[in-house]
Order: sequence, then structure tokens, then C-alpha cells
Amino acid sequence: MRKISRLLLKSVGEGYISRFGGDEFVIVAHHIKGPDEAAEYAEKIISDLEQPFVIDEHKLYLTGSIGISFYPDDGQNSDELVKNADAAMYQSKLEKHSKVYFYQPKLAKHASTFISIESDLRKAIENNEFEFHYQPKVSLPDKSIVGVEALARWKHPTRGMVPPDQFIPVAEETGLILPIGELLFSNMLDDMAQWQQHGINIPVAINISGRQFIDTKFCESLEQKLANFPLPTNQLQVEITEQVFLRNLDETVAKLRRIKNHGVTIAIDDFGTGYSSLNYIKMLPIDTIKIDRSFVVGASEDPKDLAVLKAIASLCHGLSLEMIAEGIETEAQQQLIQDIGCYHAQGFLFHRPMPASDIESLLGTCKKNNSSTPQPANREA
Ligand code: G
Ligand code: G
Ligand code: MN
Repeated sequence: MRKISRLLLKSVGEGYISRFGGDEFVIVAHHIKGPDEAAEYAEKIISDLEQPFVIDEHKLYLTGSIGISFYPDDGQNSDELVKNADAAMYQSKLEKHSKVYFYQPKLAKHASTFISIESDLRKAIENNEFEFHYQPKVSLPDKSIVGVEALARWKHPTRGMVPPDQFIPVAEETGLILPIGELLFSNMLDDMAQWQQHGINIPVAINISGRQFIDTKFCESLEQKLANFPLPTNQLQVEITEQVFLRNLDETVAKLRRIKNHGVTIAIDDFGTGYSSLNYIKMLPIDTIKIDRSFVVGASEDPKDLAVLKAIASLCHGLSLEMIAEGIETEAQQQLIQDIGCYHAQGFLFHRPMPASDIESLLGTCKKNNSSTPQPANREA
């Protein structure tokens, strides 16, 4: 924390900074003249914060979120200004692609939503209101199902089915992702057991967020669960993002190896959007690269995206990594990824995420008909 404080002190320049408790800081930037300058100032602080820094020979990476409020529009006194900047900061945490957020009056409601989600999540853990929907991954060109990705859903008693982007960020921020992750993992094993009883053995991939992966008990807990429910080799895949493996390379490699010893495979999710260092990829014991949807969408229009896509494909071939493209929605996108030599895909064009029982009927039908081309189920998750 002292190192971070020093770093921030330098980064804020003419502004004043003080620690607000926990991992929050308040910056008073009286020299900033308007929104453009404020955005630039905030982006610069984030980028300073994201430079790797070294502790005991370990490179560490931080991320940060900034909320901005203006005097006098967003508050007449310091309490109001801080409260509104705080609301904006929480909003930036919920946004996947923005780390800087300006206060807007409608956010006051959002901030209270964040808090109410948190308290509802605590109840949801007690009542195990979580389940997985599963999205098939297909092999091109015959569309046979080669696996499924487990995607969390929250069966909220009054809000109905809540998608993960509306509660996973809150769960991560509050640390509740740890107990939720445990519950989800057990629920997934129950689903797999059910499928197994009906003769369905399909590889399942589960998303593990940074907070879960770096938790010291992560491996132990996984081992405990797998001891009670041994799975065939390669039946379980863990999806992590690039952010995770840049924290501490040695430790990450050791952890990944430990997981792999149990026949679990490793995928890098959203590949290409984080700090992908080619050198890391070479050193990590990974099996699969999941190409982020943004490249596939971009590649049909932007030759630069296509070039990146081709480079990723050649990297995968060279390192013998399996490659899968996410978020395929159109025939053209399917053609494009096949053209670059990617033969596994996931996306609404093939199947949407669906409840465990639907997966069972989908795969059951495939088996019965001995056909590898099930009709896409158009049910929304
Ligand atoms: O399904 P959807 O696109 O809304 O998912 C949003 C994000 O939530 C995705 O990035 C996905 O990886 C993440 N996510 C979905 N399910 C889980 C889960 O069970 N655990 C964690 N940690 N993240 C999940
Ligand atoms: O970050 P992660 O790759 O785990 O996120 C997977 C998310 O992508 C899931 O929430 C899933 O619902 C979503 N998804 C899957 N297929 C498609 C698709 O074809 N289009 C879009 N927009 N999203 C998709
Ligand atoms: Mn994923």
C-alpha cells in the first residue's frame, strides 16, 4: 500500500490525494478545467497504476477504477462530491471496458442498486439461488458439440433470472465471488453427475475470475471437490483471463500445473483484450485460447483486426494450442474463422446458453439420432 501511495502521489501532479480507507483514494484536482481534461487526467493515473511494479522480484499488476464528480454541478460540498464520485466509481467497475466514469444524476440510483445487489447476494448464497446455463461449443464445419461453457445465472426471487454481467462484478468487488464460486462449482458437478447417469459425458468449461484464482484456497478446494467426484481427464476446463496470469508468473505456473495434474485443462478467455505477452503464453501450461469476440466482429471490416486474428491463429498452431472463437453470430464470421484455420466456435449462430436439462435433451437427441448436427435451440437463457 505504501508503494501504491507513493506511485499515486507522483501521478496526481498538482492534485491533492488522500486515502479514503481500504483501497479507495480521494483526489482533489482543483487545477482541472473541464470534462476533457478530467478524463485525460484520470486515464493517465490509471495507466500509471497499471505499469507493472516489482516486489521481491515479482512483477505485480494493479488495476483501478476512477469516478469523477465536479464542483458545483455534482455537489455543493465535499460530502456530496465524494459520495457522487463514489457512485461513478462503482459504475466504472460494472463497465467491462471503461475504468473512468463521470457522475450522472441517474447514478445515485445505480449506487444504491450496487448496495442492494450486495445484500441480496448474501441472501442468495444462503439459499443457493445460483445455477448454470450451458452454451455448447461446436466443431466446424459439421457443428457437432465438443463441449459446453458454464455461465452463471442468479434466480432472484423477485427480479427473475439475473445475467452474470449484472452481479459478477459486484460479487468480485465484495469478495462474495468466493462463496458464490464454490456454490456454482458444486452445482456444476451435480449437473455433470446427472448427465453422467444418463450416459452423457461432455467436457465442461467453468469461468474463474482473478479473485477466485489468486485465492490461496482455490486449488485445495478444487482438489477436495474432485476427490469426491472424480472426472475423466480433459472433462473439466478452467477459463481464466490474461489478467490473472500476469500477477506472479512462477506462482501462476505452479498453480496451473497443480490443477492440470488432476486432468483439468486450462483456457485463456477473452484472449487479446488484456495484457497478452507472447512470451507468457509460451511459458504457461495452457491448452486453449479463446479468441475474444471483438476481434471476430472487427475482422470482417478492419484489416488490422484480421491481421491480429491471423497472428493469433499462427501462434496457436506454432505452440500446439487449441483455438476457439467466441461470439460467432453470422455465417460470414463462421467462414472468416474457418479461413484462418480455427475450427472450434461458440456463439448465438449455433446455440445460446441453456439450462442443464436442455443440454441433456439436446445431447440425448444427438445420440439417439446418431446425428452430429443438432438443431440450434433458440431459447434465450
Ligand atoms: O453470460 P454473460 O456474457 O453475461 O457473462 C458475462 C461475464 O461473466 C463473462 O465474462 C463470463 O466470463 C462471466 N461469468 C459467467 N459465469 C461466470 C462464473 O460462473 N464465474 C465467473 N467468475 N465469471 C462468470
Ligand atoms: O467472458 P466470457 O467469454 O466468459 O463471456 C461469454 C459470454 O459471451 C457469455 O455470457 C455468453 O452469453 C456471451 N455470448 C456467447 N455467444 C455470444 C454471441 O454469439 N454473441 C454475443 N453478443 N454474446 C455471446
Ligand atoms: Mn468464458
